[in-house]
Amino acid sequence: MTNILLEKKGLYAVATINRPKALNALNSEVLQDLNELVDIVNADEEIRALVLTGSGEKSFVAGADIGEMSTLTKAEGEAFGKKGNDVFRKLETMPIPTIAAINGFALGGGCELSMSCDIRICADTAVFGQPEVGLGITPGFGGTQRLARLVSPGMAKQLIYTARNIKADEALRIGLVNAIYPAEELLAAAEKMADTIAKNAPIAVRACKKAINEGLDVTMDEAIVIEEKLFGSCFETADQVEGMGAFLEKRKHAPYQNK
Ligand code: DAK
Repeated sequence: MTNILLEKKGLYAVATINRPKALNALNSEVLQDLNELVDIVNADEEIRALVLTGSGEKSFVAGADIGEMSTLTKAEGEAFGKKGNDVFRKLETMPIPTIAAINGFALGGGCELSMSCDIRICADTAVFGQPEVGLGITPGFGGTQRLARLVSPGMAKQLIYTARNIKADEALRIGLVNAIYPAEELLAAAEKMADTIAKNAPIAVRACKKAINEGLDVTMDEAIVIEEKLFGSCFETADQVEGMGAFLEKRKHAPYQNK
C-alpha cells in the first residue's frame, strides 16, 4: 500500500491514510489501498480491532479527489462511485470492529468513510460535511444512505441539501460521533478503546457486529433469529467455557484465545 500506513500493536492495528499533499483525499489509488488494507487485516487472525485515522493534524480525509473526478464521464463517474461503494461496504462488513479516529476534515468521501466504520470518535478540531451538491454531484460513497440511517433522515437531508459543514460539537449532538477528545489525545483514546475491545472474547465480539449489522437490514422477527443463531454459535468455544468458568470460579479469565 503506497498511501496507507499499517501498524500492528498487540491485539489491534492502526491504519493511517497518508496522502498529506491532498489532505488525504481519496483518489483511485487510495481506494485500491483501502481494499488491500481490508484484505490484509482480514487475513491476519492476530488483529482483533482496527483504528482508522488520517495523517497530519489537519485532515482525516478531505473527500474524494476532486481533481481526479473533475473530468469523469457519466460512465466513469458511475464506475468511480461503484469502486468506492464496494470498498466501503467491504470495510463496513469486515468481521472485526473498526474505529474511525477523525482527526480533522471529514468531508464528502471522508465523512462517508468514517460512517463505514463501526464507531466514530473525533478531535475537537474535526469538521464534518457532505459538500457534494455544492460541487454539482450527489454524495457517491454511501452518504445519502448511511447518514440518513445514523442521524435521522431529516437531519441527513438538511446537511446534504445545504452542503453545510459542521463542527465536532454539532456532530456529537446529532449522533454522528460518539465522543470528542482534545486533538492530541484522540489517537490514544481510539487505541485504548481498540485494546479494550480486543481483550474481550473475539468470537463473541465478531458475532455482535454481525448481529447488529445484519439485524438492522431486516424485520425484527428476522433479526432476532439472526441473534439467536449467533448467540448459539458462541457456545462450546474455548473462550465461552473460560469466560463463564472464570466467573463461576470467582477468578479473572485467562486471555481469550479466539477459539
Ligand atoms: N480533492 C483533491 N485535492 C484536495 C481535496 C480534495 N477533496 N481537498 C483538499 N485538496 C488539496 C488542495 O487542492 C490543496 O492542494 P494544493 O493546492 O496544495 O496542491 C491541498 O489539498 C490543501 O488544501 P487547501 O489549500 O484547500 O487547504 P485549506 O486548509 O485552505 O482548506 C479544505 C481545507 C478541506 C476546507 C479545502 O481543501 C476543501 O474544501 N477541500 C475540498 C473538500 C470537499 O469538497 N470535499 C468533498 C469532495 S466531494 C461519487 C463518488 C464520490 C463522491 C461523490 C460522488 N459518484 C461517483 C457519484 C464523493 C465526493 C466528494 O467527496
